[in-house]
Amino acid sequence: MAKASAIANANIALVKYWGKRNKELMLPQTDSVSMTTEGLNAHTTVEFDSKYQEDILVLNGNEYKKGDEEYDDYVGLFLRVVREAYPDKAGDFKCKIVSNNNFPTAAGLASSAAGFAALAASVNEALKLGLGEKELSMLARRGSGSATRSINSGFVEWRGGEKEDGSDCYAEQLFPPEYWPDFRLVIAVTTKKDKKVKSRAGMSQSVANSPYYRAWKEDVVPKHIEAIKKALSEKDFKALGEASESNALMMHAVAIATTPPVIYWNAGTMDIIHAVMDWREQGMECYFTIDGGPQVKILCLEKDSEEIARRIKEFPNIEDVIITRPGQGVKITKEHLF
Ligand code: 2P0
Repeated sequence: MAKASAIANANIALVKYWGKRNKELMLPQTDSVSMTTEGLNAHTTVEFDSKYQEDILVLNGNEYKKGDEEYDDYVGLFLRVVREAYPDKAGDFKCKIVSNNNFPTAAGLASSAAGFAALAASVNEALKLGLGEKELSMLARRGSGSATRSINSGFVEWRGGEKEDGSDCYAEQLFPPEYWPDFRLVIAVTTKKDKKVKSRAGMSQSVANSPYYRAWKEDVVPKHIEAIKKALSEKDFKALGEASESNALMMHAVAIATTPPVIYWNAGTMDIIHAVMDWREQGMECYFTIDGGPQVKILCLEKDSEEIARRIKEFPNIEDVIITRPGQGVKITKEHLF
């Protein structure tokens, strides 16, 4: 039976991925660094079988097939890559995929990262491809760039590589979750609505015409990668927070300066940005980061996380608050969804 299931956690970038050098192979313009979270996951089951007449995706209870944009641009492309790369294993069989996220989809909580990490691992298991961690991260990348980082646990670096064929482009663990057990991210969910501009389209436009893109690629990211890796190796929370916050602001500056502009922030986002800066001035150790959506993720230590969550809940535009910590990479599970 070619059926398997996997669970993968979302990851939050400390140095962001914003732009591709090869869209087909999903090769990024730069390296990036992230933290795999705990408990913000996608649970996915895939089955390849002759009983299916066509590929079916059921994502959070909604069904998608060939012809639906949501399917064609993501899972459809990914399955084509799998079938082309492993014709002997995938055979002529169609497949059914059921995937559930336990956090808001398409709202800047990197749902595609968890989803494609879980899908790559379940396909690897179901079709017995025999891929190791590195190869799995390369396969997950073909579904969504950021998924390459959700294969690994803890703090992770995605090396963009230089080769045209992408053979030097994959993620590796920098430090396991136990390395920094009191590190926390408090996520302020400012809306659960879908975002208007998907990261894929936004970053493509930024590479094409943001006047700040060259500075982002050549000056900002290399400097922040070095700073973050040094801060992690020294467990220097202040240096880590400062570099992460600066990197997020500069990524959004690049996006905002794109034509047409890519603006992910809403009123709640701004409230929390200012609050974090105020709390820091008052002596609390906290920094923010923001991805391709309006949610604000606050970097802090365990000792302050409950108090930060309590304060965030007092703001009018906040729909939810989630506390997460460094977590596990993708895992195969026997719990099938169908
Ligand atoms: C990141 N983001 O590093 C950055 C920060 C968004 C802002 O990775 O086209 O959904 O599927 O490779 O992975 C979102 O990009 O884009 C992302 P694709 P993806 O987390």
